[in-house]
Amino acid sequence: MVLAGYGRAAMDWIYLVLIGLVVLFGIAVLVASRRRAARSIDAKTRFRPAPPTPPPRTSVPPATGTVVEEPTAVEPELLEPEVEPEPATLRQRLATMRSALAGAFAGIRGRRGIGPETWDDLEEALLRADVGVAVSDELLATLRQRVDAKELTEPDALLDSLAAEMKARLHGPDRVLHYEPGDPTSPNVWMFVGVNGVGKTTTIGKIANQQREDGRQVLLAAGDTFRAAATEQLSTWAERAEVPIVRGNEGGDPSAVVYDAIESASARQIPLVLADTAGRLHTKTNLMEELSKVRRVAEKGAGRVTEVLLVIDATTGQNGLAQARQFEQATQVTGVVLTKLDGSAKGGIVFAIETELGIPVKLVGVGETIGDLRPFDPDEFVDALFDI
Ligand SMILES: Nc1nc2c(ncn2[C@@H]2O[C@H](COP(=O)(O)OP(=O)(O)OP(=O)(O)O)[C@@H](O)[C@H]2O)c(=O)[nH]1
Ligand SMILES: [Mg+2]
Repeated sequence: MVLAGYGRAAMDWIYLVLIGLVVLFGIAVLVASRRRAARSIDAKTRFRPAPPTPPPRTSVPPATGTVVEEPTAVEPELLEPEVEPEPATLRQRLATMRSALAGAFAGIRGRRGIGPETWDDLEEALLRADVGVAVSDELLATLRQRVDAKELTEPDALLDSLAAEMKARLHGPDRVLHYEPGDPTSPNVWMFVGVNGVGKTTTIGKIANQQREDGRQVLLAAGDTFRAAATEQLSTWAERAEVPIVRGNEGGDPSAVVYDAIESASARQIPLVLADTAGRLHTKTNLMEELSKVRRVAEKGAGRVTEVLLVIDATTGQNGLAQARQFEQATQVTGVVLTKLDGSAKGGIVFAIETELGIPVKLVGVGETIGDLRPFDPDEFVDALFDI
């Protein structure tokens, strides 16, 4: 009996263990099947075809509005190369002129007090920067008076005062590009004139781009019919700036091309025409007369000439003054664009142009690419020269 009792108890244990094993086995099977399922989802994800790679940005015609970039799961680092580098500051672009002045300023600062050498150094620096004899004499005369009156006794204070005088001289003129809103069928015309190779065509490209970015429609007039390459060059800028262009034939009448461009802009209600003209020597009377005619004809039809911009190459220095006088007579110049300031030590021509001719410098070119055009800011300009 006792043995039979033990046997039953043992059997009960065995059943219990067996049930336990079955339950454990069941759990194990469940876990294994879950893992398999997870692995298969994983595998599906891994072998899913990769999303199509977006085409490289460079192949997309910019801003036509036809190509939409799909948002892609690209890591942020991959986007980094598309971030545009900071544009160079005016100070960096004026490195040539600044280094031309650096020696003189260091000499002046290195002395104790203000003596005859100080004045020699200052005069030399101003003339080297092409400020011109007249302006330079006036600037120094004012400073001498203040030194004589013991208002200025230290070299640093003298240079600070010179900078302030230079800024004061450039204050006042209206440097805004004139644009008259109103009748959409009467476009504003901005004409670009100047001697050969100063940067007229390049400046038109830069301005066209700026204006379009500012939301204003622009049309280019290829008024340089002197050589075929000139029209091609302006066409390239039109493509870069994404603006239309009206071109004529090589050797054709530039006035006719500008007239047609204005009519075309008027018909399309494009409010601004930028007119290129052939470079010409200011001393050639017949060429200057041709330019006067372009201006007259530009006003005959639908257009209004609201700017005549004389483009002057800053590396030519004082010769720019003689050019300005002749172009002013032929076309009533309203402003100067001073180009190539980035490679010039002679930016002082700004003072001569404004003081002697009374024409405001409105823009400065500081490089060859489309973004290298700035409004002329006298304070920024003078600060850049003195902060050596
Ligand atoms: N470094 C520098 N180069 C410039 C600047 N502006 C124009 N250039 C260069 O100057 C050269 C002449 O420029 P263009 O725009 O063809 O000059 P242009 O006055 O139209 O010349 P023509 O039509 O022959 O009279 C080109 O190589 C330009 O890249 C500037 O601000 N800085
Ligand atoms: Mg040109």
